[in-house]
Amino acid sequence: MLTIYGVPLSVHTRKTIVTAILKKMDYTVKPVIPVIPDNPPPNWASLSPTGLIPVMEDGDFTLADSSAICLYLERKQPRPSILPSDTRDYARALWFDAYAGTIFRHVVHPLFVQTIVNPNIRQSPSDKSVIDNVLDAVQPKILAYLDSQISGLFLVGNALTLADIAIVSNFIVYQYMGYRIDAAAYPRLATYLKRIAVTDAYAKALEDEKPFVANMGLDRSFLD
Ligand SMILES: N[C@@H](CCC(=O)N[C@@H](CS)C(=O)NCC(=O)O)C(=O)O
Repeated sequence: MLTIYGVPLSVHTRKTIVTAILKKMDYTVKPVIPVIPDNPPPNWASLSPTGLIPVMEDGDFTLADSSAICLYLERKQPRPSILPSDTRDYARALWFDAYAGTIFRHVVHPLFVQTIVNPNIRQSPSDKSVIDNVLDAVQPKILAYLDSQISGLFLVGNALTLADIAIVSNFIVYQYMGYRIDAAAYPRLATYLKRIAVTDAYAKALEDEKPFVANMGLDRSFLD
């Protein structure tokens, strides 16, 4: 049985959970919220050298970083694979996993800090100028790029891969915060996000995180 330290709500923790579900691997989630002081367990510094979630424990083996964890699960349980066999598709899946980190850093994380962490955890006001800058200046280029990359059911190849798992996880949190993709401006991206969210593994992960979402008063209406 794998142990995943993190919260299902987190973009990166969800990547590992969706991968474990897809591969039908048994796992349990131990909730850790690094932004809440004293929340992580006493041995957190050794479990997570960065202090970030997720961390995975498999027997006496521990591993931090969502991509490393997903690739470990891929080796441990190769089917179904989260990496395409075609060489170029394989490389593009890794590219989109890396690009998902850019989306997180420049769009989802700043919005999360301003709309969730500051008002609810740090008890400090949101900075509207940060939010406006993300929405008006930063995100259009990212959304247009992603829209331009979607031509089939999945981002790469013809099955759910690490690319979809990583990119969509960002937009789940984005939408939980109440933001929506403008389907008129980004029609392929809007349809794609809906499609991936209802694939079996994603739907199960999102169902399992329902209690966290309700508890935090987040907006789940995009899944209705
Ligand atoms: N590259 C890391 C990034 C992990 C990451 O940024 N995790 C966020 C949650 S999604 C976190 O732990 N944030 C807490 C903090 O910033 O203190 C990974 O893929 O696991």
